[in-house]
Amino acid sequence: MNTRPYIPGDETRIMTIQRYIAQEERMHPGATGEFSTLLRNLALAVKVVSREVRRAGLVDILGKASTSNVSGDEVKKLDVFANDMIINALESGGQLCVMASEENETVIPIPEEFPCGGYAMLFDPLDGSSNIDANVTIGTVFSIFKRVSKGVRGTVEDVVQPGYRQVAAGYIMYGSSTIMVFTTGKGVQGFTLDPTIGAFLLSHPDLTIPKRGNIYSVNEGNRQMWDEGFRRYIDYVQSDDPATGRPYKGRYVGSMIADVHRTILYGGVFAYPGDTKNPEGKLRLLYEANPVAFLVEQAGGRATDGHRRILDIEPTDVHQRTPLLLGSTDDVLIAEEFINGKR
Ligand code: AHM
Ligand code: MG
Repeated sequence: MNTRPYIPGDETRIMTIQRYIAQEERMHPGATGEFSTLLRNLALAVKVVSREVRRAGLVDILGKASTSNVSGDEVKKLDVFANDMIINALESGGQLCVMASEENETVIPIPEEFPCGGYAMLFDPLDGSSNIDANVTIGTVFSIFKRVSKGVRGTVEDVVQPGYRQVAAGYIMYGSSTIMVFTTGKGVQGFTLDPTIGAFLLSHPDLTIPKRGNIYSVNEGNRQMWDEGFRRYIDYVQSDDPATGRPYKGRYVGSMIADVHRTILYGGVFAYPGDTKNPEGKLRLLYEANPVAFLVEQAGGRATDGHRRILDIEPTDVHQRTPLLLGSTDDVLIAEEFINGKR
C-alpha cells in the first residue's frame, strides 16, 4: 500500500491516523466505517490523557490526587483519569458492545442509552503508572476483538477471547514524544503526536523488528526466583562472544510499553518470566501480553510464554497473568531453548 509517509519539510504530504485508517477501509469494500470511528474516538481520548501526563509534575502545584485543587475540584489520580477518559470517549460511540479495563474488577457494559456495536475492547489505561512520579515513560495498551456474543448487549465472552482473534491492537507511549503504534493485522504503523496541530502523523511506517538484537530487558531483582533454564539464558547473554554480539546490553525501564517499544525498534529480548513467587509472572494476558504479542508478530518478531505462542493461549479469566518472552525471533528462540532444557 502507498502509505505516503510524512516527509519532513513537505507539510502537504502528511498522513494522519484518520487518513490512514480511511484509506485502509477503502481497500475493503464491505467496511462500514465503524472501526475507523472507534480508532478516531480512541485517538481523541489518548490525546487528552497525553495532555494530562505532560502536566503530571504540576499536580503538586494545582492540587494532589484525592485532594482538592486550587478551584476546589477533586483531582483524580492519573491512572483513574485515563481510565475514565477512555471509557467516556468510547462508550457512547456505538462501535463497542462491551469493554474491559485492567483497572476494573468486572467487564464494563455499554450503558442502555447508547447503541451497542460490533466490537469489544480491552485496555490498560496507564501501564507502568508506578513510574509517573519519577517522570518516566508510561503508556496505554489496547486490544480489539469482534463481538461473538449474540444477546442484546456484549458479555464477558466478547473480551475473554484468544489473542489470535484480535482484529487490532496497539499502544500509546507517553515518552519524550507521544506515539501511537498499532496493527490491524497488516504490519505495524507508528504515528507521532504533533502537539502543534493536535494530530497523530505517520512517523514510523511498517515497523519491523531486527531478526537478532544485542539488548536484554528483564527485572534481574527476581533472578533468585527464576527457573534454572532462564537463569542460564541470562548468563548466556551476559557472557563474552563478540561473534554473536555478546555480552548484550541490559536495559530495563520497568514500563512495559517503553521496554517493548525499544525492543521493536532495536531488537533483542524483553521478558517477564514466571518465578517461584509468581508462577505466571506479573503481566496480564488480555490487557498487556496479547496486544504486544500481536504487534511484535506483525513486526516480524516472536512472542511466547517460553513454551507456547501467546496468541494461542485460550484465556479463562479476564485478569489472568502469563509469563512473557518477546522480541527478535532468533533471540526468543535461543531463550526458549534454555527454558526448555535444550541448551
Ligand atoms: P502495572 O500494570 O501495575 O503498571 O504493572 C505493569 C508493569 C509493566 O509496565 C512493567 O513491565 C512491569 O510492571 C514491571 O514490573 P516490576 O516492577 O516487577 O519489574
Ligand atoms: Mg499494566
